[in-house]
Formats: sequence, C-alpha cells, structure tokens
Amino acid sequence: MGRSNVGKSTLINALLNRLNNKVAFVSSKPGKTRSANFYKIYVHGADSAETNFCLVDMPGYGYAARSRDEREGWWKLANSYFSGTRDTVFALHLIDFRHGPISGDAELTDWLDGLDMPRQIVFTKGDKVPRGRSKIFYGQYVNGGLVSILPPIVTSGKNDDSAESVREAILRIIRELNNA
Ligand SMILES: Nc1nc2c(ncn2[C@@H]2O[C@H](COP(=O)(O)OP(=O)(O)O)[C@@H](O)[C@H]2O)c(=O)[nH]1
Ligand SMILES: [Mg+2]
Repeated sequence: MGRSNVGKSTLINALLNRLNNKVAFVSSKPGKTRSANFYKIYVHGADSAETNFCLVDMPGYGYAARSRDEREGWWKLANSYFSGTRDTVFALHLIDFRHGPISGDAELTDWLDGLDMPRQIVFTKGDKVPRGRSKIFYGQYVNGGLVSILPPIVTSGKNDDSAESVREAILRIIRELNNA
C-alpha cells in the first residue's frame, strides 16, 4: 500500500524478477491503477518449507487530483478487503524515500493503527537520494516515529539486494505471524 506513484507495481515486478516482462502495470502517470490486483505466490524455501501467500497491489490513494468519490471508493475497497477474516494479514507500507511520510501516509498509518494491522515499512526511490544523505534521511524518518515490524528497508526499483531483503522480510513476517 502507499500513495499513487510511490512504486507499488515496480516493487512487485522487482520482487517477482519481472522488471523486463512486467506482471504489474507501471505508469508514468499517477493514479492509473484503479483496481486491487492479486498475485498468488508460491515459495519453496531452501529449508523446503512451503510458504504460499497472496500479494495484493492496492491502488494508490492520496493523489491530489483525485475526486472525493474516488477517495471514498478507495477507503471502501480497503475497508472491505481488510475487514474480511483472514489467517494472516500485514501491510507493506511503501513510502517515497525522498520525502518520507507525507499527509496521505499519516492517514494510512492512522487507519492501519485502527485495524491493529501490523505493517512493514518499505522505502522506494532510494536510488534518487544521494548516498551521503541516505543515513540522515533514514534516521530522521525512523526517529520520527515510523512503526515497522522489522527495520524499514530502502529499495531502488531494481531486483537487487534490497529486493532480496524485502523477500526475506515478507517470508519471515508471515512465518512469525503464523506461529504467533
Ligand atoms: N528511480 C526509481 N523509480 C521508481 C522506483 N519505484 C518506482 N519508480 C518509478 O515511479 C513511477 C511510478 O511507479 P509505479 O510502480 O507505477 O507506482 P504505483 O503507482 O505505486 O504502482 C514509474 O515511473 C516507476 O518507474 C524506484 O525505486 N526508483
Ligand atoms: Mg501501480
């Protein structure tokens, strides 16, 4: 989940190693994805443990040009999705690393708080922040009170080490929540 254009679809393509043959639609125009897209993921771990789960690309919210109706539609969709009974649910909350949490992010955080929904923070567009600033930005955001199951992960829109860290984090969180 995250604001329009934050990089939700890009992260999914990176996680699935489909950046050159996209499964999730990436747009240069914000607010294009209007439906929630579901990806059924089958994982065979090195320990031969199987972890199957559903990755959901939630449409963006908080895009300034959107109408009130669209914004209400988003909350309706999100509420109906998350109020269903499910064994294990957590949210990956994507935040643009250049800006840190901004208005729509606080709104999402409050709503997730209200649902008691655990969440993992993933920063996107880390490649757009100069190296020298990264540590300072990271510290500012984390000290600003972001709540995350595991420490937030800074990603770059590529299938690199950070994408691998997100994969590992997802599996670890699912396994921990399942055993809780
Ligand atoms: N440089 C860079 N660009 C990114 C990153 N993530 C997304 N983008 C770009 O940001 C735009 C919006 O990405 P998209 O995945 O469609 O965002 P969504 O609306 O949240 O699904 C596209 O032009 C992407 O190529 C990233 O980590 N680094
Ligand atoms: Mg998208």
